[in-house]
Amino acid sequence: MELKTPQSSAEAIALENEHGAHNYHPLPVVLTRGKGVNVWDVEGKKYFDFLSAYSAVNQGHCHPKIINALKQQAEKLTLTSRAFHNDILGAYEKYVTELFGYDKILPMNTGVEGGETANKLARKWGYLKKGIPRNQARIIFANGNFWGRTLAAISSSDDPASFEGFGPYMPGYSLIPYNDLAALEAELKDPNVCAFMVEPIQGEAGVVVPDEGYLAGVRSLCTKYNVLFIADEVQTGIGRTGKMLATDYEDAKPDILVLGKALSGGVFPVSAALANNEIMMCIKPGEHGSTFGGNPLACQVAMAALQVVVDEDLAENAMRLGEKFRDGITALIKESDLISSVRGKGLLNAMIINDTEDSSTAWDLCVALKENGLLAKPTHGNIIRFAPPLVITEEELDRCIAIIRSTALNFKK
Ligand code: IF1
Repeated sequence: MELKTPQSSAEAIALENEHGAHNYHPLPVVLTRGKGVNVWDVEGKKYFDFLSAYSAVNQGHCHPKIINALKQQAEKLTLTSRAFHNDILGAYEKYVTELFGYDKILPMNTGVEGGETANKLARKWGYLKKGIPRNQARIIFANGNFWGRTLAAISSSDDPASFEGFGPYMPGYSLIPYNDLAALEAELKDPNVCAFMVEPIQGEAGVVVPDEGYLAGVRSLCTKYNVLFIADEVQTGIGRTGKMLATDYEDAKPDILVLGKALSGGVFPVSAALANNEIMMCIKPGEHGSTFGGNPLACQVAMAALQVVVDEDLAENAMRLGEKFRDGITALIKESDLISSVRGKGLLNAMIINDTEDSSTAWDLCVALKENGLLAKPTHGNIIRFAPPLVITEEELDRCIAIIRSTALNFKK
């Protein structure tokens, strides 16, 4: 059956409204092509992508080396399931565990599956190694967290938009304030706590950067109380914040590392949980997995995606150009009362709009930015996340800062 692709953006949007669930409210733009930092809409208009599919396209859209890895493997073997071995998985596992410094990896597909895997590993370890009584294991999370849309993930959320109407909720989950080591220590004294799962920088919460020393403090408290430190680096990992991992900024090596999104450069759903043997070997054959987890196609794509980050030193580019971005927006704040602050690390940044959370100002500004050729989207209410592909050049960044500046200075609330 010939797929009749829509000839106009309006037609494409109408098709989605008619036939698709209304579980998103996208910006009114219909994209048809992507290359590097740019995407094009159906009418041929070119944009700078400043969302990168929520940091999944760190390597730039359709990076030739990743696409080539996809094509080559796609014509050879795409999926065996784990009922059989294949000749790619072991090589991938060796590559990734050596790159991130862990004994083992459990390969999954989406970021939330990586988080679920980390939660199951932590509970199993809690029972088998820490001696927590059966079904009493607790996991602590931080207010403002976001790690996906499954019933477990929303059970740990304090955002009604995530959890309201989907109860009952997963037991054994508790929340504490983010960036608060005293609150964390108070919880970790409970011997039934098996893990603390936290984002090194909270993405969805609006790029909330914790105090210097917070991550090292988490590491030291988890060690002191024999609790697993789970770092959710699905959004902050793979070079986004100026280092390969955001936890690399401090002496804060997680016990379980969760990766996703840019692990595949946005080409294929690939996620993972990494841990050392004492934790990973708590799960026995048949106790966890997934049909597509660790499939040869995903493994080849992920190896190519990671190699691009290493070869092109994308973390360093993110570090350097992130500073330049924040300096550019800081200069703009002096000229425009529309923007109250800018924050972030590397090329994961957010601009806080000088208006109430429930105002439409941030959204309206993103629509104006779209008209001027730059795509970004608010996270919560009055916060706009800016996260271009890490392959962006200094010249392109200068042009984007100029677009943001002229749009903000000409913006009428
Ligand atoms: C949506 C948010 C971002 C994540 C972190 C795990 C996951 C995510 C830190 C789960 C996913 C995505 C989900 C997507 C929009 C986007 C998002 F706005 F929802 F919160 F990035 F901030 N850990 N984040 O950010 O990964 O299962 O989606 O592969 O659901 O709307 P996933």
